[in-house]
Formats: sequence, C-alpha cells, structure tokens
Amino acid sequence: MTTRTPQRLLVTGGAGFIGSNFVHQTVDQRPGVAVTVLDALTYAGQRSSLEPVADRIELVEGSITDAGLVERLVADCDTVVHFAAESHNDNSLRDPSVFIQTNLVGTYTLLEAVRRHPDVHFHHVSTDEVYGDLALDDPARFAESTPYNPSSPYSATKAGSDLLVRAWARSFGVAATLSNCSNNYGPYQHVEKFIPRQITNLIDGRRPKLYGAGLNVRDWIHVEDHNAAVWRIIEAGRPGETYLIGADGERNNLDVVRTLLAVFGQDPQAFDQVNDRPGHDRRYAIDSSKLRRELGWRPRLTDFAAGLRSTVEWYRAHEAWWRPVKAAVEAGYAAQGQ
Ligand code: NAD
Ligand code: TDX
Repeated sequence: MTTRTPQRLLVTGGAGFIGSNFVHQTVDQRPGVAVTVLDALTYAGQRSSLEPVADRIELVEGSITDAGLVERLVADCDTVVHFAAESHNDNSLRDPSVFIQTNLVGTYTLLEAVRRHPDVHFHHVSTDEVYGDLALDDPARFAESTPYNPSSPYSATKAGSDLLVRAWARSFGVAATLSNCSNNYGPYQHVEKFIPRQITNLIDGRRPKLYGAGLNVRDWIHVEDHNAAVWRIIEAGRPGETYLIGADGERNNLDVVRTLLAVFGQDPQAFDQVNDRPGHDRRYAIDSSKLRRELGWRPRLTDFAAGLRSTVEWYRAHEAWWRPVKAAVEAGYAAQGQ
C-alpha cells in the first residue's frame, strides 16, 4: 500500500464549508501538520469559519487563478488538497461564468504549478454529480467506472476539472488522487444550501421550502466522515486513482424536511412547495466499496437524525455566523419563486 506522511498542506478553499471543517479536523487531530489556506473569500468563504484555529494556520487571501501566487504556495508545500470551487448548482444556472473561471481555469492553474514540483502530491476534491443522475427506482449506484454525464453548469465544470486532473496525471506524471463525494451536511455550510436553508428558516419561524414534490434523493454524509476519507486518501491512496466517498445515506428531500420539522416539534405538513430547479437531478447514490476495501475507511456519523440534531444546535449557537447573509439569500430565492 502507498503511504505518505503529509507535513505541509496547502488547502485551497479552506474558508468554505468542507475546507474549513477539514482545517479544524487537521489542526485538532494532527497538530504537527503545517496548514496554509488559499482562499479568495468569495461570498461562500468566511474568515470567521477559521477563527477558532486562526493562530495555528496561515490564511492567504487570493485566487487559485493567480498563477504567480499559486506557484509560490505550491513550491512551499508537500501536499495540495483542492477544495476551492464555485459549489452551488442554483447559482450556476443564473451565471455560469465564474464556475468556468474557478472550477476549470483555477484547477488548471494549480495543476500547472504542481507539474513544476514533482514531489508535491495533489488531491482533487470532487462530487458525485459528475455522473449525472439515477432514476428513483433504479437499483444501481454510482461507482468509479460509471460514465460521466453531468447535468448543470456546476457539475459540468467539476467533471471537466476531474478530467484535467486525470490528463495531467497520465500525460505529465503529476502525482494526483481524486475523490467524488455525495452531499455533505454539518457545521459552517452556507445558508444557500438545502439543509442550512431549512434549519435557519425554522429558527426564523419560516416554513421550509421544498423544490417540487420533494421526491429527489440525495445520499447524505456528515462532513467529518468526508474529511476523514480525504485524509485516508492523501496518506494511502494510489496515485492516478479515483475513490468514491459515501455513507449509504440515501433520503428524499421530503423526508429530510420532515425530520427537521420533527426536531423543531412542528407539524410534518408545515412546509411550502416552491418552483423546481430546472434540470433537477433526480437521485444520487454512491457505492464506496473501493475506498472501504482498499483503504479501510468507514463512516462513523451514520445516525442521520442525530447528525441533523447536532447541526441544528450548531446553527442555533452560531447565529452571528449566518445571520448577516440570510436575508439576501432568501431575497434571491424569492425572486426565482423559490
Ligand atoms: P463552498 O462553496 O462552501 O466553499 C468553497 C470555497 O472556495 C470558499 O471558501 C470560497 O471562498 C473558495 N473559492 C471560490 N473561488 C475561489 C478561487 N477562485 N480561489 C480561491 N478560493 C476560492 O463549497 P463546499 O461545499 O465546501 O465544497 C468544497 C469542495 O467540495 C468543492 O470542490 C465541491 O465541488 C466539493 N464537494 C462538495 C459537496 C457538498 O455537498 N457541499 C459534495 C461533494 C463535493
Ligand atoms: O431550498 C431548497 N429546496 C430544495 O428542495 C434548496 C436550496 C434545495 N432543494 C433541493 C435540491 C436538491 O435536490 O435539495 C437538494 C439539495 O440541494 P443543494 O443543497 O443545493 O445540493 P445539490 O444541488 O444536491 O448539490 C450539493 O451536493 C453535491 C452541493 O451543493 C454540491 O456542491 C455538491 O457537489
């Protein structure tokens, strides 16, 4: 089995949802590892998400499309963990241009720098959405061999970035691993996303907003389990390989809303149906047996109701973190009838 001992990490997008949780986990569990975060602090990245670890990491504010900056930072690390992206499907339907810049040009810029530093390992964090969607009654799940078939501008740019990484690994010998994970939930997730949007609506006394009939299925995983898998892959994943990450957490959106309504002690019917997302993927489902078999990873936080309760507690306790952006996010959705 491959073994690496990452000591100097460059974490792109480390002020976002999954990246900030990754940085917290790394600082807590691996105090000897030096962490530099490169983050453009877009609307989705917040300095305050790293405040609890601010004195133990370096945060560089800048873009992954800035080739000079990227070169300097890559030269000084042994491992790049690449989370930075434009990540929201609904935004990509309103304006795809920044998705092209960050997800495609940004990943290309990082790959070119890593190519000049052959000792640096590159881990690319991606999504199950590159595989398109499955029918609700299809027994199949996505596997590493499933053909790419992305639906939205977001997932198309993530698919493109995955293919760039594979090409740079094969053609230029870049030491890269890839992971494609299902839907994450947990602390520090932007209130534009499904679960935090409904939690903060309920805290505010508003009704949850379901797209269409709520029958679309997502395969939920707690962000801590995702990040533990990323650590396992950067230590032991085989260069050039892709690993799917999932925790067998398939649920439809209606079920998620009803579970949240129960946490808040409210009537299971107390939600609104709003305009559906154009091109809305029906179902994602991950078969993560390769990662489990080859690298021995297992999810730990698989009690979804318990995970939702602790996430609700986090949003109640961290209102100062999300309150400043909530009204503008809701106004944006209202303008689309959502
Ligand atoms: P997020 O939107 O919460 O965070 C993205 C971060 O990237 C932000 O801090 C933002 O400021 C930063 N960023 C954006 N453009 C940048 C640029 N040009 N240069 C530097 N930094 C930039 O996203 P997330 O949900 O934490 O997702 C992180 C990664 O994980 C993404 O690559 C996403 O595709 C992938 N992913 C997410 C999920 C999920 O459920 N959220 C599931 C699977 C994979
Ligand atoms: O208000 C809402 N009501 C609703 O029913 C919102 C915001 C969403 N939804 C639905 C759409 C989806 O079926 O909930 C589901 C989840 O929506 P999102 O949180 O927007 O996530 P999704 O589009 O599934 O993509 C997420 O998982 C894969 C992440 O945002 C991506 O970055 C990741 O790649």
